[in-house]
Amino acid sequence: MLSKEQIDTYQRDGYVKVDSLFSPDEVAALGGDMVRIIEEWGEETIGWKGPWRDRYLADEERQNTKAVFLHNPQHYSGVWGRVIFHEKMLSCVTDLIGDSVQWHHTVLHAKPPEMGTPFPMHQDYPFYPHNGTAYVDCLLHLDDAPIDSGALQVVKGSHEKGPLEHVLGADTAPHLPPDIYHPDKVETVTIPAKAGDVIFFNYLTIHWSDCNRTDEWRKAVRFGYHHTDLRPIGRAEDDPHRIDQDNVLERNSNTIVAGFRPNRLETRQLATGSVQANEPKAS
Ligand SMILES: O=C(O)CCC(=O)C(=O)O
Repeated sequence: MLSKEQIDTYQRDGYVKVDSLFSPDEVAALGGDMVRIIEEWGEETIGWKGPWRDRYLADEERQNTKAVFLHNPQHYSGVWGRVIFHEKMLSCVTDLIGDSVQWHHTVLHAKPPEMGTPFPMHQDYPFYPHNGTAYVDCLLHLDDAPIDSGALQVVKGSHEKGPLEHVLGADTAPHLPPDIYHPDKVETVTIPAKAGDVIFFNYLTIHWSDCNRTDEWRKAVRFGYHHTDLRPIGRAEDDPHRIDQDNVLERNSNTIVAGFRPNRLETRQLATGSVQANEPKAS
């Protein structure tokens, strides 16, 4: 699905945008259900909290931003359940990280009109640390995202730095220290997008986005996928982990969406078919 040039771009820059990966009909179906999910299940907040707000927002704006974040839209809508197997998206994902793919999460980041929240510079790695780099985030745009809607911005090639130390804590979302990593200090590339476009970026790529200052919604949904060989760091696979400062707990989805997850455990007890591993030997 992706050209060699697009794959090279992703490997070199840590991101690649694919235009119109979702058709207008698909966007209409997904967008329609998402509006209903927001209306029936969503909650407006100010967005990520934390000391970074003092450095990214003017005094009068600091506590007045708006956001609707929502994990697991597949809990509410069949269209959002099926989309994790979206053929064209998965074809791009396998081109980027290999043939065996595990879906990790789906999350809505919606910026309402007039002061939709910004996000500070960060990598997604500290939210979901895994033992490898074959982890791709796919940002599907449900609305057009021109520059002043708070389009995604990335630091080209920053995935090569590996995991960076983030400001962590109970009262903040993980973010890079603004003394070093701030849009005033670090050059970033803005990626305006249209509804249906998907930006694929490595979970180590530094990114951020500004306020939505338009009078339209800017809704984007991030899907996280990783190679089946990657395992979470610092916890068992089925342990819930904290995914934001409001202590929302989540488990890995552990759903294989492409290829196969081979058993790498040396302690494997059973196999099916003609092979019986670890069977006691006949004496
Ligand atoms: O949607 C955005 O503008 C940024 C979202 C983000 O930071 C993320 O998906 O990690």
